[in-house]
Amino acid sequence: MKILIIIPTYNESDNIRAIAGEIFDVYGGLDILVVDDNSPDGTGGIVRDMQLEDTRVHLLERSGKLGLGTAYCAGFLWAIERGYDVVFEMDADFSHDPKEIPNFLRAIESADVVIGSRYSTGVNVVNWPMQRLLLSWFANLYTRLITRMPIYDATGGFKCFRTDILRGVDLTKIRSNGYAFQIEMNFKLWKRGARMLEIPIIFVDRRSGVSKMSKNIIWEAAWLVWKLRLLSIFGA
Ligand SMILES: Nc1nc2c(ncn2[C@@H]2O[C@H](COP(=O)(O)OP(=O)(O)OP(=O)(O)O)[C@@H](O)[C@H]2O)c(=O)[nH]1
Ligand SMILES: [Mg+2]
Repeated sequence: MKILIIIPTYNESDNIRAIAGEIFDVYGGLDILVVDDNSPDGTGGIVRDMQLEDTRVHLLERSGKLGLGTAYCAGFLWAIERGYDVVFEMDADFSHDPKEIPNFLRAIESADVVIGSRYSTGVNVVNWPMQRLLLSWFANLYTRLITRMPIYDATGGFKCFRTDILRGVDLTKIRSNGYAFQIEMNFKLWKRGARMLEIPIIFVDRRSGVSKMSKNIIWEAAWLVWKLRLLSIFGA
């Protein structure tokens, strides 16, 4: 099985080298693709140095901050072109524990999409301010009620996909970012009949670097779930 972990980065110079090291320590038999949006802090240059030391590291550089959703879609297409069987979504900031990777790989044996879930077994979030936790939890309740998608953590970003199932989605048409991107991908795959599996993970707030959370991200997602509901009613 050819496995790729996609890590989108924007100003992750504090984290990228360490997270890649931890990933390879947990599971050496995979490649990493960093999709960097010309980070002003020089993340791209660090990854180029890493590539000289390790051929499992790959870099896709984009001209500027074009958003998380299109960064992942570019990464998915890169993986499909190169014949990877399984791809991961993972953040650079240590919110997603590399030690979970073997659990995802076990789960993907009998699924098309594996979602690392913060809410399938209560609340597994560490170090988030209560406000942000409540926002995230209610956002997921809202998403579940409106879209009817049976997923407890539809906005999480630690995920694993079979590339075969991604081939069925027009990845050039996805414009959403942030939470909305995660919801939209889940919804499209669920509607296509993908076998979706949630496994519990513990989510830890970013170790260092700067948060990109914003009001836009919330409004984008709040609107998107209604759009998806309408699309599914009218069968578009
Ligand atoms: N290539 C690219 N990566 C991005 C962009 N926005 C965020 N990222 C990366 O996507 C991952 C998730 O973003 P985060 O900023 O951690 O988002 P979050 O977890 O919701 O919020 P915080 O952890 O509080 O910052 C990180 O690795 C970011 O560096 C973007 O526009 N382009
Ligand atoms: Mg984060």
